[in-house]
Amino acid sequence: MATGTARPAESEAAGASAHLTPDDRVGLLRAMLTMRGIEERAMTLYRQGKVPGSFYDGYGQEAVSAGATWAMAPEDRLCILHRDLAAHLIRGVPPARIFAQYMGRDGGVTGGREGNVHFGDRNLGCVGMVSMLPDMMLVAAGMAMAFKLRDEARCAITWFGDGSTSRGDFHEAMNWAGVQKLPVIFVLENNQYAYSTPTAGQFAVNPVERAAAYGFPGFTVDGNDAEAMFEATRVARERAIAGDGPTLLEAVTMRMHGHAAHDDMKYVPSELVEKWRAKDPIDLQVRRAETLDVDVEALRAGIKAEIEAGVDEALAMAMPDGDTATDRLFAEDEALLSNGNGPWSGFAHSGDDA
Ligand SMILES: Cc1ncc(C[n+]2csc(CCOP(=O)(O)OP(=O)(O)O)c2C)c(N)n1
Ligand SMILES: [Mg+2]
Repeated sequence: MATGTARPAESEAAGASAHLTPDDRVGLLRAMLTMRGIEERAMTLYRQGKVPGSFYDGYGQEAVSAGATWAMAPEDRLCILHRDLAAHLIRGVPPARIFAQYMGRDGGVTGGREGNVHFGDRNLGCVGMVSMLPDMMLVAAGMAMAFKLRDEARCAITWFGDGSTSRGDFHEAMNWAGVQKLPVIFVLENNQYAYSTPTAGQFAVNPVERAAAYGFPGFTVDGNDAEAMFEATRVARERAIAGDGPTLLEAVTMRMHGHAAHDDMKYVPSELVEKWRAKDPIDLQVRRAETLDVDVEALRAGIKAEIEAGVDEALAMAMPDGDTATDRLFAEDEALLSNGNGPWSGFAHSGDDA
C-alpha cells in the first residue's frame, strides 16, 4: 500500500490542484480568513467573560479543515473536531450562529447546550463531536458502513489529532475501515503537540505509516496549504466513491496557540512557533490570490464587517429557556442528517436530504 507525500505544488502561484477554479481558490482564502477572524474576535469575548467554559482555536491550522471540506460533496458527512471551524463555515453555518454557539445563546447550533467545541449542525451534514478522542473515527467509519450497505455514492470524513493516535479506538476504526473497504477519509491533524506532549513522546513510528498495516494508503500532506489539502482529499474521496476504501491523510501543521485559552504553552520552544509562523497558511493563500488580481484588503474588510455584524446579532439573541434543557436528547420524527453546501464547483448540484 502506498505511503508517501501527496504531490507538492508545482509553483506557489499555480497552486496544488488543477481542479480548483479561481473562485474556489478565493473561497478557500475567504473561509480561512473568516475562521481566523471569528476565533480572534471570540477570544476577546472570552476574555470579557461572555464565552463560558474555555476557548479552543485553530490559529495556523485553518488550511486543514478548509481544504479538506472544500472537496466534500453536500451529501457527504463530516465529523468535525475542535480546531476545524472552517469546516462548519464551508458547510454553511454563518458567523452569527458560531458566536451564538460560543456564548451559549438560543440561536447557536446547539441552542445553548454546548460551547465552542462539541457541536455540529446536523441539517448541514455535520455530526457534533464527542469528547472522547478519537471516537469520531468510529462514528465516521459507522456512517461509511451505512453508505456501503445502502450502495450510496457518499463518503464520510473525520479529523483527529496526533495525540489520539495512541488510543485503541484509532486501531479499531482503521482496522474495520480497511477490512470493509469503507468510503471514509481519516485526516490526522498533526500539529506537533497533544496538550503538552510533543509527538516524540507520543509515537515511535509516524502513524501515517500504520495505514499500510491496515491495507490502505496513507499520505503526508502540507497541512498549511489549503490547496494541497483539497487535492489530497479530492483524490481520497474519489477513491472512496469508487469502492476502493479508506485513505489516511496526515496533515502536517503546528498548534500556534496553547491547547486552550488557559494554556500559555511555555513548554513549546518559541523558535518552533516562529519557524511555523513563516509558513502561515493564510499568507500563502493571500499570495496566490494576489496573482489572481484579487483585492485582498477589500476581502479582509468585508469579512471583518461580517464578523462584527455576527457578534452584534449573537449578542442580541436570547439565552435559551431552561425548561427546554432536555429537549432534543432523542431524535423525534425528523431527518437525522441533512446535506451541507459543499461549494466545490464539482458539486454545484445539491442533493436532497437523506
Ligand atoms: C480519551 C481522551 N483522553 C483525554 C482527553 C482530554 N483531551 C482533550 S484534547 C486533548 C489533547 C489532544 O491532542 P491531539 O489529539 O493532538 O489534538 P490537538 O488538541 O492537538 O488538536 C486531550 C488529552 C480526551 N478528550 N479524550
Ligand atoms: Mg495535536
